[in-house]
Amino acid sequence: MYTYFPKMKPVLFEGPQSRNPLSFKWYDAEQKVAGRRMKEWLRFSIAYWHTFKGTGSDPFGAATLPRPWNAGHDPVTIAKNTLTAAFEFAEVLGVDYYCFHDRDIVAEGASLRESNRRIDQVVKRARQLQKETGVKLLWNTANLFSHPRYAHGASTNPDAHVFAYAGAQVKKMLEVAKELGAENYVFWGGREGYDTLLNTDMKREQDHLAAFLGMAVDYAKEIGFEGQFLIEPKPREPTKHQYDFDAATVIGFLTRHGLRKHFKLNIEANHATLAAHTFEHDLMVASMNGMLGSVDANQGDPLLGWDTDQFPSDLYGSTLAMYVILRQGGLGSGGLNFDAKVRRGSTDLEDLFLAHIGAMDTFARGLVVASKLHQDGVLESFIRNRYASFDAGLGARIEKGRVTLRDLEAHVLKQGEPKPTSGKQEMLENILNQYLLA
Ligand code: XUL
Ligand code: CO
Repeated sequence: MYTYFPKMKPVLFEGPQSRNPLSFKWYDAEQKVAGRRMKEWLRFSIAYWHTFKGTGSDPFGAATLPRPWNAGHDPVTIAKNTLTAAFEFAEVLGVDYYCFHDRDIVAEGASLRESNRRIDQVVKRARQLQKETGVKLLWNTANLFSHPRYAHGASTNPDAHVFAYAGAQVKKMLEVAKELGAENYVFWGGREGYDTLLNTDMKREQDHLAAFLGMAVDYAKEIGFEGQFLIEPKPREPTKHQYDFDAATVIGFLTRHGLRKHFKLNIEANHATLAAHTFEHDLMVASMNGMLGSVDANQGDPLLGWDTDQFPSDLYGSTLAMYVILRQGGLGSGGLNFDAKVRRGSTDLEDLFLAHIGAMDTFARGLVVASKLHQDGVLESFIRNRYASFDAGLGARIEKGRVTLRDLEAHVLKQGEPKPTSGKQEMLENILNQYLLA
């Protein structure tokens, strides 16, 4: 019997015909797909901040989602109650992972010392619950954006004292990562960016960000934390120009600062779309560079220009995402973290379960469709043929770096005008629909 969810029983796979809203229609954890169990491909994770700490407040209105575990006054008691709720929630859903920021697991105290003391008490309990339930920490991170001290950034703050505070928080969270066996550690540059060049030395700020990341790499090594470091790109919000704009920008930044080998990327769907990319675009940029480490699985609203963090329900998105993930052989130590919140009008406790069930089904279905597509090689063979002119002759010599502009000119003078070839986009979209609807 669960303390916070007394009416809930473990959610089970009942198949697509089931009319039970509290069942999985597609997610069958043990079902084998492309040689692995679904749960091994998908590695779902619950985002602590939205699911357990989200209040439903927005810039126009107050909290709508009072949760029983958040009631009371003593921050450590609330934090421990939240842990109980979180592990119960994970058990009901059969989710193996969770993720948190330092300030989600327990409220910040009046000083760093006090905050860290609170963290120690709560982490002790988390460790115990992890052991009892088998639920693991996919990643943790430091919240370097909510407190007023970070109004002008954390490691990119013009004040070195604020930089130091951010460093102290990351130091503590790396120790916690080690203590709880986190499989990854995330940096999302919440306010690492700027609003106006009138007051900003952009080069200096970016150099400071690189120095900060370097210190984290060094400290992880020193304490023996071996989880994967991840950077989560986002183009804007809260600042106008975020330094971690998108996958390509982050990869360029890491390469420029000699940090590339220490990091991979955590790609979030709604961040990709804010950067005017598709989800699969940013996944592919990360993947083709060997740097796709983990995913924040959510979706935005095409009519709203901000990070709405909705639970994923778009089968095109999940299919194309899983296609990239399958093709690179999985996410390694990463997973699919639902960085998503129920709408503020979704006020039943049950809605939290329904939202996760839908999201898990969306990705399970995406996995199955992607694996069929991949197995049949439809897109692969089309794409391979599309570039066939580079497999032999002139194209092959271009790829080998053996061709000059003079050679290209000679080729055209001899061969004349190239023949147009169709990209067959509509046909491929039809094929994708055939697989989705099969
Ligand atoms: C914010 C966001 C964060 C990160 C972790 O848009 O996605 O919650 O995932 O700091
Ligand atoms: Co995120």
